[in-house]
Amino acid sequence: MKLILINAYESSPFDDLFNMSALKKTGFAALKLLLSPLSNSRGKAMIPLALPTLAGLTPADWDVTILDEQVDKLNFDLEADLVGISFNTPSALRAYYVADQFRKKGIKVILGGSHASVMQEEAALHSDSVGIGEAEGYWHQVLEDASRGKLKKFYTAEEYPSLKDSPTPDFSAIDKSKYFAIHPIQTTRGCPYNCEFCTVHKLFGRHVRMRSIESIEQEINSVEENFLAFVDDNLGINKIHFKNLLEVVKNTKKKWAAQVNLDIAEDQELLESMYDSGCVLLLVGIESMSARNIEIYAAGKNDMDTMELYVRRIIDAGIGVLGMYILGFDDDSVDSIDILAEFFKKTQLTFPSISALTPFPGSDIYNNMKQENRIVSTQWSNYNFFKTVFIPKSFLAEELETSVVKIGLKAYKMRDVLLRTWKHRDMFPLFLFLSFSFKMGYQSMARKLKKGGLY
Ligand code: B12
Ligand code: SF4
Repeated sequence: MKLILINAYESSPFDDLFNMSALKKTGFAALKLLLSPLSNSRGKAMIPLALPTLAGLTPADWDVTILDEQVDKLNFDLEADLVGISFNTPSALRAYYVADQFRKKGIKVILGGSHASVMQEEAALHSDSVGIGEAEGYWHQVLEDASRGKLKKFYTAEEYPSLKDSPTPDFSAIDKSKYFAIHPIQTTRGCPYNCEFCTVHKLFGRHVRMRSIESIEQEINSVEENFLAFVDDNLGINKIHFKNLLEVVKNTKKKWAAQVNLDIAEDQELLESMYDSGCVLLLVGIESMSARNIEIYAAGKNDMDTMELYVRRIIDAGIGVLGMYILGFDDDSVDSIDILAEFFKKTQLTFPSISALTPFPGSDIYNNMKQENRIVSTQWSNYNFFKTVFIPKSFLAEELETSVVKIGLKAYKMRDVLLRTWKHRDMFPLFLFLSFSFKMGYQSMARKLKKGGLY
């Protein structure tokens, strides 16, 4: 039996922030020579982990092909017994188009991933089946039913699947030369927080489930890449698991990055062990500078002073910080631009990342705004973190978009970039390169806004 797994992907302004190939074209090629293996000339994107995960769950009697629209051009003449398509909200329309093309040829299609899991009926209009939630809970059934020609309309896991015994992802059908030399790995799922603007706790639950340290160790030891990206939503929530993980990574001498909660910086000793184990970059949700916004939308997150202290601590421990900030909450206004610029300066935040509030379907904020008639677009490709898709309280729609770009441009002034990057001398070339990438991304968005709007 033949299975094609596809990552449907529609380009968005987000690409501008990480567009290494644009950077190469503009005369920074020499800088590239200085860089670590992370950004060597191998490809231009990160491997979407859902596809090798599905491949790992697929029995050996299925012949699996993986296609990712970030790096591959699709050929709709391919033959298959089943096509599985993974996608996020901004790529939903593209995914439906791709699904429709295969179905026209009589090929069965199943859709899955974060958008299909919440917009099940919509996804069902373009597919034979919809996978709701984590495939570990139902994928075997899908394949069995597909081989008998008896696919059901919806598949869902009875409960959140345990990750203890789940097979490791299978990357054998992936041409790694098309991607950054980064190995994506997931060690936990779920997040105990319940931020209103996020769907993660809805999709994966608030109880953190963990893979066994043995299987993580096996996976890490089997990959040749010298850089690991932990795609866990909130690595380090379970301290015992985390400390065991640090031991494993330390022994491999690989570098790594992860998304964590800023609270990780409560423990100075832990930060030191993280640095010793090869941690070079942490992605943290700064979310908002407004105490009121935090209280309403991100309960349990830190106040501004604590955030400032924790960001500094991580940076002083030698680890870079990519701080994700969202603009457009009800207590935000154009004044937020200056408050934020001040915060970036004070903390020397390595990579400020600013985006417009995007109420993804399935999140509480989406449901609340829908009730208040504040959602103005359900054109999913607009759900790209830069376009305003709702009626903001203290901004005009265009004002929110220009403010995001203004903050971005302010944050990446050359002098400030050099000052803060110099703090990470061991990662200087790579961090400088990434900062250029961000800078050029915001510049490109500014040009697009001038020409009449973002996509
Ligand atoms: C790592 C990550 C990234 C990385 C890597 C992206 C990549 N190429 O893989 C980066 C930083 C580049 C990134 C970018 C973006 N991301 Co992102 N990302 C994540 C994160 C943290 C983990 C994703 C992951 O690898 N999970 C591990 C795999 C194994 O899990 P999974 O993908 O969910 O797959 C499981 C199930 O969903 C299901 N499944 C998935 N696909 C399919 C398909 C079929 C057929 C079936 C049956 C089942 C199925 O089974 C899988 C196994 O259980 C998630 C948060 C999260 N927990 O989902 C956000 C998340 C997926 N990202 C999100 C978004 C919006 C984006 C962007 C679109 C942002 C933007 N504006 O551009 C971009 C897209 C860029 C891109 N190239 O894809 C949103 C999606 C929300 C939504 N409703 O769509 C999430 C959920 C974050 C959030 N808090 O809202 N992202
Ligand atoms: S935004 Fe981060 S901390 Fe909040 S629920 Fe989502 S994953 Fe958890």
